[in-house]
Amino acid sequence: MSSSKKPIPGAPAAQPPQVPEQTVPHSPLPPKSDQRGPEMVSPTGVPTGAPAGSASQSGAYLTTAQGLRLSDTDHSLKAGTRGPTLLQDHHLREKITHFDHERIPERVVHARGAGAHGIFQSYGTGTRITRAGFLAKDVQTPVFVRFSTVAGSRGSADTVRDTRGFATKFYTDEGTFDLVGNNIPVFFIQDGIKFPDVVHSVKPHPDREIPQAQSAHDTFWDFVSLHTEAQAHTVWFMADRGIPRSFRTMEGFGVHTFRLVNADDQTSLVKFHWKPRLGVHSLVWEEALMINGVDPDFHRRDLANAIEAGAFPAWELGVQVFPDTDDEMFEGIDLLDPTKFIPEELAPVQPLGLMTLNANPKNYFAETEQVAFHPGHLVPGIDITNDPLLQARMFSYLDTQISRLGGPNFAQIPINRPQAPVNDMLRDGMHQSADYAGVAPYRPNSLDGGCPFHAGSQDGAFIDIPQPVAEGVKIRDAAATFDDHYSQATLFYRSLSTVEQSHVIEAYTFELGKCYETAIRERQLKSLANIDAGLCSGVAAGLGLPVPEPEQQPGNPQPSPAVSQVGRKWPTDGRVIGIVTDSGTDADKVLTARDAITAAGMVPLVIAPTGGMLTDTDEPVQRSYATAHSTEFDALLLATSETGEPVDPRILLMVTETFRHAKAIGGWGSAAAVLAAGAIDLSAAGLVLGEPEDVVTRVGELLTEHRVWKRFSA
Ligand code: HDD
Repeated sequence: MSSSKKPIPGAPAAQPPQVPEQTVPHSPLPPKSDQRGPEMVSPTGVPTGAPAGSASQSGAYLTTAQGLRLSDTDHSLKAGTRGPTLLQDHHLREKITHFDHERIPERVVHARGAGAHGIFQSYGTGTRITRAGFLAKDVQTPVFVRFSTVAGSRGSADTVRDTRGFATKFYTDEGTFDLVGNNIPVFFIQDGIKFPDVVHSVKPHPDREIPQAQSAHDTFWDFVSLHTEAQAHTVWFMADRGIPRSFRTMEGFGVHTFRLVNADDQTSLVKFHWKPRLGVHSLVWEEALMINGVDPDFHRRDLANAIEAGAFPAWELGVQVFPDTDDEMFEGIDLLDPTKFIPEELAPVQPLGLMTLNANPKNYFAETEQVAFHPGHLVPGIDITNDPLLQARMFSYLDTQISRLGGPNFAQIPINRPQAPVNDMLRDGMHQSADYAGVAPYRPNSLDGGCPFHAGSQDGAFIDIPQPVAEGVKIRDAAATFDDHYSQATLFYRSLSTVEQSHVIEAYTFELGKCYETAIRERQLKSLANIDAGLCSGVAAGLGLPVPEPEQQPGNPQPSPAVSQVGRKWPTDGRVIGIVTDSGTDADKVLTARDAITAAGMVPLVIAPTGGMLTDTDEPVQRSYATAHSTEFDALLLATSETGEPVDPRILLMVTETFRHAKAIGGWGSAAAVLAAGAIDLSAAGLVLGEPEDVVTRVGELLTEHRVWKRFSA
């Protein structure tokens, strides 16, 4: 068989490659410092159990999965250059077979996510209430966090209206602890047996499989309006928390009440909270819609970019602590009902430690996709309660990994490997990769010298807290305290600022407006009447439907200012400020502003008519008018010049959107004229004209409040 290629008649002559392929073998690139896997990041020095030499890329040459070096992976083995492919081509078959099986089932919920590695540093304040070793003073524990949306599939957009998952894996010396929470402190349902129902209702309609990653459709509102315990959660994600600005600006909640036990065997009930150092901030709805088109990976990109730039996001872990009373109630609120939260004004959040995310995954699939969380991954000192939602979760998570990760040995996948020693007597099964020694994976035994041994509490064993079991009969029912479905929805809504309330009204109006069935809209309006008369009439007006009478009059709960996102000031690290330039821009002023933004820990993005260099400088621009979009910035600076020409429509679009989304705008040069061309009143709130350094300082101050809130009411 000849290896020389004959020209094909009529085909264009082959062009030589422009960039010659690297031919000198060299070792694979070492991981970047921010791309180390958990097996390499153990600040406590605890060995992770990753077998030596388990790296999948070793050696410089391309090989088969068996390590056979290959000379050609560009052509299949054929009977002549134009002949049929031969069945004996083992390399072709291995390559294609592996490819055919590259996808695994996506998570049934929370399929779309982004992850990061980090460190949890404990303050030691937790020892009062728990014996958990990772909460003792000054302990550092490696963590992996995965943030997610709930409803959409793996390729769906990031900024849809939805609850967000916030799942944290603590690789502690006593075993792995998973805190599998959300960014909303209450849940849709009270009993895990309803989970398939609520999920089926929010997923795309089974006939046409639309809409993707949306709750704005009939089946969801059909369920929520009939199963009214879902109202308490729904009002939270109709509010701004349903469209976070960034994963870095989300609170996290363990939702359920957990039972902790300290070294003296004293128990308490707690709810876990994550408080973001940057504050809780959201997008506005129009921004969220635009981003879904312009940058569907917005949250994923934001997290990875921030970590790569060294702007490590951080959250403080805290607990609300309640006495472990027989009735498991606090201030009249049932601690076992996951649709209820305890206002922080009644039980302040007590800090336990700080989590900092400081490394991006080096491989999305290996880490973020294969990570397997489970609320049943507990450590000594932390136990569960009888919350019926949590009880069902104890079953569901283990079960789902078996089909998702192909068998019961998913704990051996590097991202899931505990960093505590493992000696589990579990054997065999699909994808078993452990090399077990000994002959007696059973207890008691004499053949392996009795090993493994039972541990006592003094050896750090997990001891189930002896809890009296409620007296009564076997029954499919809920406690009477679970019957109240509205008081906390009212409490939440009334705790919001006026502008946040208007966003809630707009969200319900949009969502219900997308339902086809009038009966469903009317039924949901009845629920809104039970929550708040103003909310109900606002939505009814938008829908063009009559305002129904409430079935029960809303109560008058004490508001909880802590749930509002407006009215406080926050650090501005990592906030993005766009600087719009044109061909006549004063480059010195732009560079002064850019340096001042960087010095303040924020991120400048210089926008110019085209890519390349900023006018008369060798400073690169980051965005052109074609690639820049207002949704990428938290504030905008106008550094344009008086050209005598009409303002470029792309600048006008950016400016008017930025203004409409209540973001600060600063500028000099022709800034006032550009604003006027956008029909923006120069006396409006949040406009800052002046010299660059001063403008950057004042815009930075406006950013501490996230948005120019006054503009919404203007
Ligand atoms: Fe769940 C995934 C959070 C109730 C069943 N859940 C999952 C994830 C988060 C949550 C953050 C994604 C984890 C990851 O990133 O891999 N789930 C919650 C919260 C709940 C909750 C805060 C209530 C307070 N979940 C819940 C119930 C059930 C499930 C009641 C079933 C009875 N959840 C699952 C699941 C998932 C899951 C089907 C899908 C993928 C997975 O577990 O690993 O088992």
